[in-house]
Amino acid sequence: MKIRIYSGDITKMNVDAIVNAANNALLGGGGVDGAIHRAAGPKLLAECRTLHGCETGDAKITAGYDLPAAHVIHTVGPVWKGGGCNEASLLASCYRRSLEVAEEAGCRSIAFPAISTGVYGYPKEQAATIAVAGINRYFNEKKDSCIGEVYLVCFDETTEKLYQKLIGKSGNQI
Ligand code: AR6
Repeated sequence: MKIRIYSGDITKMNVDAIVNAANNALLGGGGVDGAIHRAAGPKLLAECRTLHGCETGDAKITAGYDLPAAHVIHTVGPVWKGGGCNEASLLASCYRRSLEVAEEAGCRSIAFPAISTGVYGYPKEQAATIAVAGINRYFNEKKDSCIGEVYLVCFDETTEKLYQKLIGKSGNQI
């Protein structure tokens, strides 16, 4: 498995699955959630209505509709409340559950936004560390994974620099 850093808009990515940083209702919102719904079109919201929400730390899959990506994996990150409310394990769970759901759907490539680091206020450095550690742990435990490429998508320079520091400019290989 190769981890790569991608700077730009996740809705343009031609991968098997993009991950949405959604909320518990799964009925759209701002940030990356809004961008994904706008780019995928109204059929995405119609399918999301059939899912009846999602717990924080869990993930659910839909089709990608008008997106280049075949699937959207909707996960719900924790709202940052200072760090004493189980935020770290909930955020790690978002990465693990998204990879499990992608695996079940036979995805070979997946792209993650920096979950919880926008509206939900998670400190970017701690979130980046959890993202990289969580992905590495998943693939160390699942050597026969069908997922060959994981993209960490950055939408700001701070996040890009953090990922570069954690995994190197050219990405890393497990
Ligand atoms: N492509 C890639 N990354 C993006 C894009 C994009 N088009 N747009 C924003 N980001 P956020 P959260 C980055 O706020 O913190 C929504 O209203 C952004 O810069 O989208 O998990 C939901 O409905 C940041 O680094 O998600 C929830 O209510 C990252 O995506 C709530 O926000 C996540 O920022 C979820 O908050």
